[in-house]
Amino acid sequence: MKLSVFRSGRRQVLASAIGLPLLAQTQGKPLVFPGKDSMLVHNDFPEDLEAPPGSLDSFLTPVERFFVRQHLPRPRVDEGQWRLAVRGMVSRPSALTLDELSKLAQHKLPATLECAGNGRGYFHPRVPGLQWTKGAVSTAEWAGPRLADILERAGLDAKATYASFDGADVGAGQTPDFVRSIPMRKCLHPDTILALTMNGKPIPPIHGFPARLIVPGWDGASWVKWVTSITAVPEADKGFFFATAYKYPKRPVAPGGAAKPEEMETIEAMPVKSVFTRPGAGTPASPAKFRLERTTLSGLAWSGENRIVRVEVSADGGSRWLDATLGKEDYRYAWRLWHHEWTPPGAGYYTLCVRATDSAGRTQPIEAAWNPSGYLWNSIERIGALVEA
Ligand SMILES: Nc1nc2c(c(=O)[nH]1)N[C@H]1C(S)=C(S)[C@@H](COP(=O)(O)O)O[C@H]1N2
Ligand SMILES: [Mo]
Repeated sequence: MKLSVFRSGRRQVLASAIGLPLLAQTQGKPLVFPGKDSMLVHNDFPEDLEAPPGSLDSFLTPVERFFVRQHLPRPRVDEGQWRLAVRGMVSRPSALTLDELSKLAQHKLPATLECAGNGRGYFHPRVPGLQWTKGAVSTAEWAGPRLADILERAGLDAKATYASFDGADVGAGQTPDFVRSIPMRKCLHPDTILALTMNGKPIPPIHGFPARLIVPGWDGASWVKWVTSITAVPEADKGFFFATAYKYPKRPVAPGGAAKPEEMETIEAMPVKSVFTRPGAGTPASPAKFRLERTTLSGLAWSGENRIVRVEVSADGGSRWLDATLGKEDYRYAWRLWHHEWTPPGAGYYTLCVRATDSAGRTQPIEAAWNPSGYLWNSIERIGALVEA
């Protein structure tokens, strides 16, 4: 698909907001981060890139297809100059180098990262913001020191209730600095790490080099990139990106309605969800095409902090459901591959559906609850397919 189709125009807004002529951002520079050229481009400055439908077909996502979301221009981080400040309610405030962090015990885990706004483009009525479809989710193997080790080394005060995380990116124009707070119970969980590597290599600059937070199962906004400071605090950050953004209504609101700030709560763990990767897409107007023969349907299923225990597929719009076969990689915080052999009973139009069930017994709704910021889309996916004899 053409890049221009997906460009939403924010580049222009941001470029003028920070007082730079638009041309200075593009002249002589590739529009998209090297290696990411097959991605759908929602913004090119800063880059907001989505994996095309059907392209997320492996357990670990190669960096070339790993989605990208940043609110502010990506900072340039010099490895030698970079320090991680650990401060606030700690008895031994410190500034750690990358070398010091790599000498701490390293913990490795695969984990799926999903933007809370993944699927926003499907909500009716339309919700403003990036119109992500299904590709703002990816999985990598992350490794680095446990956040608990870093905090305990600094002499964490037991009365701290949150840690606040700031990255090397800074506020620009109307967009404030990106700071997030994480409750101490999640900070101290043994699977919460400050990753130094992604799929076995130093984290690429666009994904948060040299250190990014891994908050397994929680929405992407919690996974702060380019972390420069960790501050143990008695209460959560009051800035826009924690106090206002990434909130979900405590009680359902009518589609198109509103909720007062006190009726909203911070998004934490992500819900259960599944998608097709084969076929990646298909609508009544533009159905996926099949021959009248046995064919493999496949896809992904994940559920925040829970395992996937069941995936079911329907070829008749949800009347009859059949169990799909689950992939061998079965990790608490990572998606699970699934596949299902389908022999269409005859030529014609079919509505393919998939739904997942997790280890907590949760399954997907027919229609995800509409909410004012368009978060947590997890409706049962429906794909139009045309079988030709
Ligand atoms: N410092 C910083 N960290 C950040 C962001 C940001 O704008 N600045 N965006 C967050 C959001 S909203 C998401 S969904 C993930 C995206 O991570 P990725 O670009 O590696 O896919 O990073 C998170 N971490
Ligand atoms: Mo996000």
